[in-house]
Order: sequence, then C-alpha cells, then structure tokens
Amino acid sequence: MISLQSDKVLGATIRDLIIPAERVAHVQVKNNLEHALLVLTKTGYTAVPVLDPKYKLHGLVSTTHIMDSILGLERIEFDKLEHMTVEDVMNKELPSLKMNDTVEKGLELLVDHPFVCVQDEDNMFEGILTRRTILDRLHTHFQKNNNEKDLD
Ligand code: 4BW
Repeated sequence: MISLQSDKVLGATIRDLIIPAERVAHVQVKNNLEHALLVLTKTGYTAVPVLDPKYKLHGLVSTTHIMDSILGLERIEFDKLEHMTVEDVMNKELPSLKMNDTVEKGLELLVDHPFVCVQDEDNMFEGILTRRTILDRLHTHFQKNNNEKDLD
C-alpha cells in the first residue's frame, strides 16, 4: 500500500513548484487573434495565460476559443482573426493560486484544469502550476517511498 506522508508532499507550498512567469508563454489582452493563434501554434500549448503590459492576469485563451469565434455558418472566417482581439474571446472565469497556498489545494484544482495560474494580492501574474509538475512530484515521492520499503 502506498503511503502519502501527506504533510511532506501536500503540505509544501506552491512556491516550490511553479513555472515562473518569465518561462511561461503568454499573450496580451490587446493582441489580435492572428497573433494569439501564432503563439499557440508555435509554442505547441493548447491554452496560455492572457496578461496586460504590467503583467496583470486577465484570463486564458485557447486554440478552441479562437477557432470557435471564427466559425461561420458555412465556413471558417479566417479574415476575422486580424480584427478580433484576445479579450473578445478569452475565458475570464479561472481559478488561481497564491504562492503560499498548499500543494494540496493545487492538486484539487488540477483535477479539472491542465494548469492553474499563480498570482499575488494585486492579481500580478507570478507563474503557473501544471499537472506535469505535480504528477512528477507525486511520482518521485511514491518511488522514494517504495525504495525505502524495499530496504526494510
Ligand atoms: O512545448 C512543450 N514542451 C513540453 N516539455 N511539454 C509539452 C509541450 N507542449 C505540450 N506538452 C505536454 C506537457 O506534458 O503536453 C501536456 C499538455 O499540454 P497543453 O497544456 O494541452 O498544451 C503538457 O502538460 P503540462 O506540462 O502539465 O502542461 C499543462 C498545460 O499548461 C499545457 C499548457 O496549456 C500549459 N503550459 C505548460 N507549460 C507552459 C504552459 N503554458 C505556457 N507556457 C508554458 N511554459
């Protein structure tokens, strides 16, 4: 039976696990959808945070949001990409974390979201917590736990 020694793993804070803002691909609220689609395609991510020039978090935008917004009745209206902005289509309802929140809180949010944004008290963007990072941490912990059991 795998034991989670929950305080050690789940009691740690988000601060230890985030991908910092400077390493996160993002788009800006006023960017047009053509630029956003280019960023999503080139980075290979399906969704990225939306920030303003001061790095305040405003939402998330995904390839699906963009494609959905240019779907006409009979064709995909690619010409709209240039004229619509990220803020027209982004998702503004998003969960977020603070640096001092526990990993347990992050884990709960990551059940329904591939990543969660981390922001400070003034909504300034600090980075993201991803499913990969948290699964990697849990996997390492389980392996260590099993190795210790083998030695007993
Ligand atoms: O370019 C990539 N590099 C690596 N190393 N892995 C990638 C890349 N693109 C996708 N992946 C893998 C990751 O395991 O596919 C998973 C799903 O990607 P997604 O959602 O659907 O684009 C990735 O899982 P994850 O690392 O747990 O990341 C979850 C989600 O977090 C991604 C993406 O929306 C976002 N994300 C992750 N790192 C990011 C980022 N967004 C912006 N900048 C980053 N550096």
